[in-house]
Amino acid sequence: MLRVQRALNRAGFARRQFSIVADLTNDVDAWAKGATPQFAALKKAGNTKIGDVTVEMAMGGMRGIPGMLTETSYLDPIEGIRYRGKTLQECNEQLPKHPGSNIGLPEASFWLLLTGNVPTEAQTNALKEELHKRSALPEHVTKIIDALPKSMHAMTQLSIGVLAMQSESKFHQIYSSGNYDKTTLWTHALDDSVTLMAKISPLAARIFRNQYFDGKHVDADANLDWAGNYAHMLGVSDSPDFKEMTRLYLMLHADHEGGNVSAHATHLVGSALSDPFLSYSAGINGLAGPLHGLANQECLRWLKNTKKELGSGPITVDQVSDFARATLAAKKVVPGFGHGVLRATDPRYLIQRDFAEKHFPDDELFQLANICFQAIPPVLEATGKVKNPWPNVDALSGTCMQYYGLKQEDYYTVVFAVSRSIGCLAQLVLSRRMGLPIERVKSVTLDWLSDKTK
Ligand code: FAM
Repeated sequence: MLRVQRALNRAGFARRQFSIVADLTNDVDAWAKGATPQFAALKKAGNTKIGDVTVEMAMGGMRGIPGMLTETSYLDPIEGIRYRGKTLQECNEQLPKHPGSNIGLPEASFWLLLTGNVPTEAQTNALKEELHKRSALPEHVTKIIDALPKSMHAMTQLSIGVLAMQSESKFHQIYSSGNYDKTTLWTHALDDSVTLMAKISPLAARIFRNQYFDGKHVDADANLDWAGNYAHMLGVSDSPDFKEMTRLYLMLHADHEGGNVSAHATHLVGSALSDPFLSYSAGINGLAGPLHGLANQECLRWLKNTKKELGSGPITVDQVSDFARATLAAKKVVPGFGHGVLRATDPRYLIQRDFAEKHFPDDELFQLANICFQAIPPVLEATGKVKNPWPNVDALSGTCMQYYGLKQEDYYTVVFAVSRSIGCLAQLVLSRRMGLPIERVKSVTLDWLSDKTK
């Protein structure tokens, strides 16, 4: 504890003895100290076998290999994700809320993922304030972002912006100075993570307003929480329900274990002691892929296209089934359905569906999404190869956004990336705190595999 305190002092926390980041750092450290005996015992039992690797696993994206340590969340194939043992419903109930809101705050979920503790109202408010304090974008970042062509995909712009913010990295500065203690480097990773979270939402809003509103920006509202303020800066709706939807979206998408592309990319890059800005920029690039985060953009397009093709009258389950079959026949995937690990309907889909039922049951796209829920799983099941025919989170998130006027679907994955910064960065900080080594998977050749099958 003394060593951590000394590092905090060096990092400038002494001047802000009671700063919320120091409080959070202490809470992470307390959790890590509690986990240390278990960690040490597991290291001693290092030769214990925990699984078998088959040729299919080696050739199939390493599916099912228990080969990573991630404490923040655990994904059960049927039940879905739990943040530190809590279901998303429990998180929603237990996490502190913005006045008048019913949604557990995403910034409070950052605290939960990092420490295993639900933060108090006072801690959450102080973290909200700290995020506001750190939210200004460096001038060189705004210059770079404003100079990018509007036609460049918003995810590419976001990745460039996060990378350009690496100039703010204390982790990088301390490491480069050579004057650091390896065991306390993680405190700088945590400090950087708070800075990155603070700046990613104004950066994302700036990209949106540059692309679709001729660079007319909306000033931040310091009275709002992180997600509410992001919704406000997007400037598409004044409705309090749009802020609620954004809080819900950012809380639900925050973390999904360690092996998904964005979390794993962040972890892998961070394992080389690259700082949080370098690491999460890599995670964003992975999230930008159509089989991962881009699926929400693709899904809304698919729904709109289906609606356009099927005309203005009532749409039936049979018509949507035919449309899904045509998509498969064209050798395309049906976006918003299927999952690498889940084997049931994604609980994040169900929570968003409850929200939509409550707030806009008559929306035409929502009604079509409900028809898809009946029509598509049997079509995917009939292929005999799709392991999970049920909807994932992306099947509804775009529908929710468009209802409130966020209709630019090319932008949707950016909202996902703002949210996913929470989980990826929490995982990164804990990896550094636990001193996890550089990741180095053994790759093999076709001949090596063939020899094994003889
Ligand atoms: N539509 C058509 N085919 C599908 C499918 C879908 N929705 N889901 C799976 N398949 C196919 C898959 O392409 C594979 O075919 P081949 O053997 O011909 O390559 C086969 O079924 C077996 O795949 P799987 O084992 O069931 O799934 P994977 O673990 O390989 O892939 C996904 C998982 C998510 C990439 C896949 O289900 C998919 O492409 N879904 C549509 C895109 C999507 O919604 N992605 C978002 C995932 C989301 F949760 C997120 O990351 N945000």
